[in-house]
Amino acid sequence: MAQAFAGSNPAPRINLMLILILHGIAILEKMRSGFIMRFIVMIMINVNSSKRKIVIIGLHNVGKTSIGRMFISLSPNEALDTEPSINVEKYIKETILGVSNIFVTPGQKRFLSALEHKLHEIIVNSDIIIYVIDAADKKRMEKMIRYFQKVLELISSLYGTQSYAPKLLLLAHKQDIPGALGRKEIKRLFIDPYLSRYSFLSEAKVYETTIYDPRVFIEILSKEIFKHSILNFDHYIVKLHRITRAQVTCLSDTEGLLLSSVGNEEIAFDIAVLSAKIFDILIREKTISSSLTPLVIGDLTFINILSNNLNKKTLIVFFNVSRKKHALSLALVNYKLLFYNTLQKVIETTRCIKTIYQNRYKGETNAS
Ligand SMILES: Nc1nc2c(ncn2[C@@H]2O[C@H](COP(=O)(O)OP(=O)(O)OP(=O)(O)O)[C@@H](O)[C@H]2O)c(=O)[nH]1
Ligand SMILES: [Mg+2]
Repeated sequence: MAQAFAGSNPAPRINLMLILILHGIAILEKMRSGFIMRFIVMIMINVNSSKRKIVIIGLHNVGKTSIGRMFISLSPNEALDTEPSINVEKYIKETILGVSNIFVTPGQKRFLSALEHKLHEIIVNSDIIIYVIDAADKKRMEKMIRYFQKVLELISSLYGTQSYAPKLLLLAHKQDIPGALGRKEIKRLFIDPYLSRYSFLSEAKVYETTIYDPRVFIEILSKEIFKHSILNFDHYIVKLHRITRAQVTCLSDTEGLLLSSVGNEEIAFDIAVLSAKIFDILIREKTISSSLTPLVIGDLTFINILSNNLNKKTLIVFFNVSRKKHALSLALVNYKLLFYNTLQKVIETTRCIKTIYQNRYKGETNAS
């Protein structure tokens, strides 16, 4: 493996409670102005899939490495900082729910024939194969289709019609470039002609992606990689939502994955990503903007953001549920209950969530 990236947060546990009150639009607006507010986050818990193997395949320069990096960093700037790959790269996405090992293959012509022999090994036992298409590169579309056919043949030779064949996702990538082909067109070119030969293709899905809109990557992580929940926090999130009369209530992990939400989903995704970014700042930089006023309550970290411009206020609470390095984040947007009553309800809810999590992961958790 040429490169290995660990999960994006070194993220030590939150031991102390800080309540940080952020007045005005400063941080929220700064963040909104960047890309981070555009992430869509959606995840459900799959405790049966704590380790997932994802393989990203495609021709040279289609954006595979950028996509691998995007899954980890959620940051377009970091994701786009790539060189043509010379080997299979491995990226590790660690969430509170488990680990995804993401293998990215090199696409340059000089590696493709060598890779053909290794591809068996790489895709065997994979849970998801992601085939990346540069949807804006019409000149190479034929080549991309031909390489896709090879991938189909390989999957077919490895798995036949077995139901445990890996899930196949096609990314119609570089959607930011004008004229990029959309989902329908990619399906017409890459899937429809081969459906009769490869029955597993009927399960394949096409996502439109661009590095400049990170939400789709989180959507993929959520809907395709960690889906199906047997740990369900919805009851507590719905209850908190009702009591606080918030516009949006959501629970996510500090990697940005949305575990449960009520209210406008777009806002929930944005807030989940915002939470991940704030957590990252808390952990990595330690020093935060002087406009933050720290407050301390118990063993929770609170951040209250008042956004004058948008006339929205957001309360975000970080809390540990285990010894693992990731924490959870509970957020309320435009809650109507008084601030201190809201805090009390939030604290009660975090206790319930901790209990559910700890009951499921006995032994791994910090029985605090
Ligand atoms: N406009 C645009 N450019 C992108 C996007 N994603 C990646 N790129 C650019 O496309 C080029 C190739 O990206 P890589 O991720 O290195 O491509 P790759 O598929 O890994 O290429 P190989 O390693 O050679 O197989 C780089 O210049 C990226 O900055 C995107 O969503 N939009
Ligand atoms: Mg690459």
